[in-house]
Amino acid sequence: MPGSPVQHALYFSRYCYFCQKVLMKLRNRDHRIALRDIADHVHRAELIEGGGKGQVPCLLVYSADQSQLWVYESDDIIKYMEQHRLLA
Ligand SMILES: N[C@@H](CCC(=O)N[C@@H](CS)C(=O)NCC(=O)O)C(=O)O
Repeated sequence: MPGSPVQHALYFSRYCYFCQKVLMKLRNRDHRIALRDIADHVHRAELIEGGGKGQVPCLLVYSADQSQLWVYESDDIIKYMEQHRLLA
């Protein structure tokens, strides 16, 4: 739904192989995952503060009750996206 709040955000670096693995899954697909490059220091700070470490890729999931889930590990992120049908 256009204009609805972000529910998922992927923190990534352009130079990271593991991030490319996840980004390849999103390429040419309809998805509503916000992409947050940690080259932007604001995004990097969010990742470290919220997730606890600066490792990328990391998928942030905003739940309806305002809690946040930070999913690290490229394989776990891909599994999460598939299981929760985030890829159209
Ligand atoms: N096993 C992890 C490896 C991720 C990884 O090694 N990421 C590197 C960049 S390619 C990283 O963020 N290193 C910095 C850190 O761990 O703080 C995955 O599959 O996602």
